[in-house]
Amino acid sequence: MGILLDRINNPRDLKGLVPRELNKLASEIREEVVATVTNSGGHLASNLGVVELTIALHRIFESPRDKIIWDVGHQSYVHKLLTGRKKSFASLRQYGGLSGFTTRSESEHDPFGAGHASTSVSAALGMAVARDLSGDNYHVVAIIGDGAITGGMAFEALNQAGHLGSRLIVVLNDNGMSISPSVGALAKLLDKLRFDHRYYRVKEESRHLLSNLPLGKKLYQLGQRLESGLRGLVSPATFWEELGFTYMGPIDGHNIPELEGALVKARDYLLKPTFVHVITTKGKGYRPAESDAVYFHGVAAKNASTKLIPTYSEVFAQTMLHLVRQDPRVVIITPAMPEGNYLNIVQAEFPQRVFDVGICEQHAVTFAAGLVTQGYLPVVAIYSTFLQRAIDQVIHDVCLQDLPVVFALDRGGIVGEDGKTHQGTFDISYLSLIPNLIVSAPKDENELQHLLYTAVKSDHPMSVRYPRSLGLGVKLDKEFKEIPIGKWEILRDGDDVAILAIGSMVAPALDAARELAKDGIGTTVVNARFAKPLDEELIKELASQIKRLVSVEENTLNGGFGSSVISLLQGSGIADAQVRCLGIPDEFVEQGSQDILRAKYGLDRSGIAQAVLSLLPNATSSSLSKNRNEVGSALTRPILGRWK
Ligand SMILES: Cc1ncc(C[n+]2csc(CCOP(=O)(O)OP(=O)(O)O)c2C)c(N)n1
Repeated sequence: MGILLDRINNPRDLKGLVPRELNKLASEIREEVVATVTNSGGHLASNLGVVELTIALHRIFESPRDKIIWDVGHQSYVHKLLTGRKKSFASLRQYGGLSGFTTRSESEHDPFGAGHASTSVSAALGMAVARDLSGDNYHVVAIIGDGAITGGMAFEALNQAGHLGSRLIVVLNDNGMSISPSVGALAKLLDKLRFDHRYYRVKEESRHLLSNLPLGKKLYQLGQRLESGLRGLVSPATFWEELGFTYMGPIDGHNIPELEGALVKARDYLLKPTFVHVITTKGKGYRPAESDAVYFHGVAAKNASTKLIPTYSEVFAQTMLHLVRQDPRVVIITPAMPEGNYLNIVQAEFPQRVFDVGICEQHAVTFAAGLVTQGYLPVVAIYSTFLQRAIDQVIHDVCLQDLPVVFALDRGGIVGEDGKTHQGTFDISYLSLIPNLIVSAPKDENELQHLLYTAVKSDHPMSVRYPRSLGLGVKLDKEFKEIPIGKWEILRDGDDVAILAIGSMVAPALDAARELAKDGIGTTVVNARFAKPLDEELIKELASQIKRLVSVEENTLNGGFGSSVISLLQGSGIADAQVRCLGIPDEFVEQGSQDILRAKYGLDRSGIAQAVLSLLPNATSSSLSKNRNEVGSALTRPILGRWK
């Protein structure tokens, strides 16, 4: 760790540094961030871009009394280093370590937790209004990127802030990039402000002119009108001012004195909402990240797997390329994640049929619904965690009208190091609630192709959920085939217990069955590829013949696949079967590697085998008996009657 950074234990320690030292500190911070993130993985380029901005914020404001709120929170590593967390910085994103986002429980300097985009202005406005109601006088600053500001919530908040006129500072960290280049009309507006400094000059000159005139009150007001007219003529900054904000900028985000000058002015002189437009370079100071900010937005941990098997996301994109080629009605929508979904391969060949709508999940879903009404077949490519944003759009705009939108749900299940805000552990539950929607998950990457094809043909809304991981390495069929909706697949026969596994849990269920077979335990393994509709006939048959069922899902147990199976059996009158449900208990899943977390919840070979054994009181397995009673997340209940 650098000499200066070593001396900074809290933001107060920054205040005595002179400009030369501040630049040196910025270099030391960059070194620390690059060294740590290339090891732990994480958001590299975004953090390198805000080093000077973070230093300036902590010198001008008094955190934690003043509230500094980072949107998304993925760019808060520098803030963590300066707010007493540098000793644990090496644990970033590890199991039990520092979060990769802002987290209230981690520090008093994180007044608001985040992970999903576009929330900062709403939270900041809530704090500013609370301050005013209680007669307090601290400052509230929200820092939002030009990507995150495309999210509808940010506009809703700006709209209310301008209306209330509360004292609030919104810093726009404008680097021209979301993960990919920022898209949309707002991005164009910001481009104009960034590259056209004419407005700034004209504004300064007109201010100077006015201040030197021997003005009476009337003439002054006329001058004010003249100034705003002039602005309207030459500057898109008027946009922010019409929203009720005082606009300041553009400011060089790597020049600490310039940043501090603007922040002091916003802090001390303006008693209304202020918009400070700061221009930064994503990846600043680390050449590879500056020249490829898209790749370096999020980097993998050093020990990440480099096997040559394609990921599910890659197989999704390849499948979409074929489907777009085959059918001119198929179009793809991504809310700002073309990279994560590998859609660049489709974009390269069909730029007109892939729509990056910005960080706008709600709009993405209803935009898709509109496309369907005119005969198109939209596939919304979205991470499970981000579809949470758009539940009403899925219910009200898509499913209520039974419009065949396909939801390709990437990162379903445990995602790992991004932690609580990003785990995709709710979608089976929140989607299974909705009438008309078909809810599915493939057992491997080959079945992913077939389910996507089925979804496009299904004539109903349908979701296909797949995990954040490499595929299983199975052969990919050249021809796609339709899978009968609601039909499951028996992969292995056995008389003792039937495991009903969905999606990513099929492979470990098969492993568990093989293990149990060594001890003479016969297990039926079912690929329950549809969580809705369920394969009623098969469930009833297994429940009445085998009588012992284990359901396994990488999803919350609350309202999940297992609970649908139990409800079905409760209504069917098969009273003597037992069902043990494996899944995630009623909690948010922390950060850590997928392997660690799956083992924690018994969602691996050993956990599944133990759940099977728990239904066979007299059975033991030589290899598994050690941990037999430690299945943390399983619920067992007879189908009719009380919880055990
Ligand atoms: C609701 C939501 N959708 C998508 C994402 C994924 N995501 C994380 S950071 C990011 C880009 C943010 O861009 P910007 O706000 O400009 O910050 P930068 O990284 O450029 O500094 C996206 C799309 C998210 N975190 N939340």
